[in-house]
Amino acid sequence: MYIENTIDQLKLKYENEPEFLQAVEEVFHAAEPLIKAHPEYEKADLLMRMAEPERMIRFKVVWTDDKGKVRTNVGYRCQFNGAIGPYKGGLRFQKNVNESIIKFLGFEQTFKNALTGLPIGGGKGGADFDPSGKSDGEIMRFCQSYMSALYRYIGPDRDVPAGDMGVGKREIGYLFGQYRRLKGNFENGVLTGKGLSYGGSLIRPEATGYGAVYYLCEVLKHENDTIEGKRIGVSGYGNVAWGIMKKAAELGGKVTYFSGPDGYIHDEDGVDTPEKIAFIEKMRREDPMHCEPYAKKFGCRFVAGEKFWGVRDVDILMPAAVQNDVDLEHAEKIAASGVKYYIEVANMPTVYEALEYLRKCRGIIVAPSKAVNAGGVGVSALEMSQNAERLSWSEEEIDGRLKQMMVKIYEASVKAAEEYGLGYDLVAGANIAGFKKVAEAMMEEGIF
Ligand code: 2IT
Repeated sequence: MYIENTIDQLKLKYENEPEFLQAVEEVFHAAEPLIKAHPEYEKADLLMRMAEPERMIRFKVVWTDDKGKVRTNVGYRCQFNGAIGPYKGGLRFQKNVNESIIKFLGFEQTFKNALTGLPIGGGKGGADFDPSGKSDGEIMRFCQSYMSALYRYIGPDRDVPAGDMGVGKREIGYLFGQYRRLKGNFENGVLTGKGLSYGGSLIRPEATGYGAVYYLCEVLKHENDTIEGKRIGVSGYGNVAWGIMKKAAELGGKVTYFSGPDGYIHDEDGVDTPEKIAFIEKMRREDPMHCEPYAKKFGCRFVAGEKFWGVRDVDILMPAAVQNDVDLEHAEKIAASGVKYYIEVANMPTVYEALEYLRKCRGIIVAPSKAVNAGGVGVSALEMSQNAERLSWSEEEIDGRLKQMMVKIYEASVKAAEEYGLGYDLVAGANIAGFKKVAEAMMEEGIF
């Protein structure tokens, strides 16, 4: 009753924030056995306090385009939960960004960050700015204006943004430059995903995708299986999908399907050569809206305007593009296809009913994104450590720590589900483990 009542109240209060409500519902339901075992949570109004961000900063971002026209966008930074560390999470620059999307991402980030085992709280930000077709000068001026509004709210011990969709190394560079200009101090621990020349970490660009593959390998191990020879369908072809392609190829698997907003590619041979992987990276940088050029370049099949969910010639599916990529109809096709592994990678890639449906299907193992994609922010936390110590670790060191982190996240999830009598349930396990850590800190820090 406590969980349902809280969700009902939130639905009344935030009826215009569907993504946020979906994320809350998913976490609270998945963590139900833990919440039920702790009646003191209700007394402390813990669920409502967890669902309410500590702070939501909204600001205007005014900039001038190359034609001299003044443009006005809206920027956000949601400092969701700081109980276990400074707020940490990416910035998303995308046309459709709104308060609900930023809030859902901040909420998810809180539990994901807890799962990494590192001291980082949850935050997220962004702007309703569409980076496509913008010149380098326009991107720079936008980033400078964005940071002029944001800099007073962030800092290495307060809130540490990073990239997300539409924000990569170039944008982080312009954002950091403006922060430094305004603050005067060289505080490079204020942002992660930086270039290597001013304190960025090796492996950060690859970390989310690499981490996802390390996690996948643990799931396969549990089934007495390996990644060797496996065919993987990955939605998207951004930074995360690219990291998956690289690591899967290195370990003997191959990505045979991937997609973009324009349709999907089927490459039977797999995206497994340095040339193909480099092409994907370049294609994303030059045009994040179209993956068709890959088919032309490498002579494989492109299907316009469709998604590949439900194809029979894959062993593993990894949605790695956007939220709500897989709906109930897709989920039914996936179940009918006989695929055994459904490994979420993007933040909330599965519509709630679709996720519940897949979780109930026999023969499909479902892994939740907040565990699978945690390697990205995990390596961001390692970047913060390196900046604090004013040194940089080697590639082997970071890749080794990343792998260890993913194994620990997987093991903690398995253990948490077993502890609450749920058997092998990676979705419930990850939610319980993440929730537990945040809840403990909030209970110990007092009522506020
Ligand atoms: O969704 C995510 O975890 C990220 N966009 C990365 C956040 C970070 O701080 O590295």
